Amino acid sequence: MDVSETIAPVKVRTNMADYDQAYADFKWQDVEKEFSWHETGKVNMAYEAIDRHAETWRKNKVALYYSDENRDEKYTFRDLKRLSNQFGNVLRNIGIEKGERVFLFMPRSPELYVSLLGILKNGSIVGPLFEAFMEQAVRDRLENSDASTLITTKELLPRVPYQELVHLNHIIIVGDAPDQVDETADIAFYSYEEEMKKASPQLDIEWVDREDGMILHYTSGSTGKPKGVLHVHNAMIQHYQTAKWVLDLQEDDIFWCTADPGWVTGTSYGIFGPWLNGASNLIRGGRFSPEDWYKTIETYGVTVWLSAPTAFRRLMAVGDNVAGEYDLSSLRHILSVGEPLNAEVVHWGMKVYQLRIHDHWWMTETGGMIIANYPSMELKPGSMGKPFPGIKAAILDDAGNELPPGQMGKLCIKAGWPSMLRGIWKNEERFKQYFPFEGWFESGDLASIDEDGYFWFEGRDDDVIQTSGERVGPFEVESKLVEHPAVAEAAVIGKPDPVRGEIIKAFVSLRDGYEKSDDLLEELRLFVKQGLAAHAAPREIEIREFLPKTRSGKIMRRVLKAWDLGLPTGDLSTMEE
Ligand code: 6R9
Repeated sequence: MDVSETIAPVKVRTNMADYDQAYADFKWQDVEKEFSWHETGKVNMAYEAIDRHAETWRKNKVALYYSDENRDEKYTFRDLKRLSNQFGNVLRNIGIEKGERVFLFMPRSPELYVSLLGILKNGSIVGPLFEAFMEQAVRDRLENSDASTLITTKELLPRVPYQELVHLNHIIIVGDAPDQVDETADIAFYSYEEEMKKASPQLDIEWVDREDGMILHYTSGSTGKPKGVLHVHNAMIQHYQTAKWVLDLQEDDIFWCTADPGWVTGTSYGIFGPWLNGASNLIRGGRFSPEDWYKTIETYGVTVWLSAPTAFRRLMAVGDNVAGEYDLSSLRHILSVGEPLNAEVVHWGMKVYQLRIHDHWWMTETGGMIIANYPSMELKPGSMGKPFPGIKAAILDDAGNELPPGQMGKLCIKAGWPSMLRGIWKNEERFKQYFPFEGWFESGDLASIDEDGYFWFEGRDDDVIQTSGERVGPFEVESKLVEHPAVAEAAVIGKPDPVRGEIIKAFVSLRDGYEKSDDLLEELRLFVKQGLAAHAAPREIEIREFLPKTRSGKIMRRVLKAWDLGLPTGDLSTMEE
């Protein structure tokens, strides 16, 4: 990577004129003054994101453009205020209280966004689940969170093992009723549409403390079950200011975040950041297709577009002429997050969109953006940019000492930024592990800083896999694989892939009596796909007689990875014979 190459700003019309100035002057406390709760001390994210605008001249401004294959709808801030009030009342009528976990498991739709806002207005904690999750993934999350209520659809209900979830008491079905439900289970079923009809559009919002729980996002680690990362209403300070300065949202923007709200990008920046700024959000349901995406930009006149490296790489793979068939001239700002954005993709973006693709870095645990390339700043292709004002990020060595420019180490952040995670649900021990050095949060990523203060991503410090922008814990996939009768042991690694960032590769040893065959490999793939999620299914499976293990019995993924890539294996002293 060429750390000296820079690309000057393009089409600049920006909220942050000068980065260095902003970094020097900025105080989070000043952002609080943008909100009325600065005085009352009581707050509600949904009020600040929606109602606040519905009470001003913005009331008739379109807050949400929603479209998919079958629907094409618009909702103003006033519409969303009314609908989310109604949904807040639906929950209240059922008896759902502040702090209860209410989960969403459905495809993107206006009802998903209305429900999410209504849950927050009720003071409950929302848990959005990715629609592609299969039974095990759904079960783990609902079980760990002790969710009392689930909002889902007829199509997805079969993947919810509600009979076995002792804390789950209410299921609200959006759309068509299920053909049949297990009436012996201790669950009350409701129709979203019926309940909404009965619910008043007047709601006494539950005003909460800024440190009260707001959202639980489950994310994968390298060991154990997925972790419930807890964020609080206070995170809005960061969502608001980063959307202003990094997304650079302005009054006339049409903003499109392509991420699903099952992932943190789809809530922090698919919902909160833009609406806190009173911007118009576009949500496009359905799957990725280059034609559909470009058509969406053209039809809605998207001005600011946030997506992921894997999407840009796939757009690059279909060839430049596809982009040329659409009018993309409305675009003025493009952003990328989730994985390293290769310099090559930035160069391609300059050629095809005549715009820079702005890489930025953060993670589920940080709740909001931490390091970014800003529209007015010189951009270095391949770099994640510089820390957001008010944030100190550094590269630390294994003892927690700051490393000088040019050296790779642990990417850490000074604890205390507004949207920092406040806990791991029911796992205090795991939460503490994020802070191994006094006052610092450890991200688990490796990075370096160059002489100009730009941050460069170097890799993960653990075994977490990033495939097509989605974070997959090897342990979850391994656990699923070993559930199959043919599998004795499994180890899963991320293998570098030019399009997907990484692909999932599984090493499997078979139980006695099973033979390797193409049918079996296919069956294993399907087993993970149907049991966990399509994106978690291994693209490659290699059968091995033994897997390398430590003496204490831990499978050594790094050794498999090194063998697989033909790299040195490093220290093998703990490996069993
Ligand atoms: C927002 C989100 C977090 C992990 C993170 C890192 C990787 C995110 C990146 C990046 C290189 C970037 N990551 N942005 N790696 N360059 N610009 O993605 O959250 O799903 O929790 O993933 O993603 O490894 O630690 P999450």
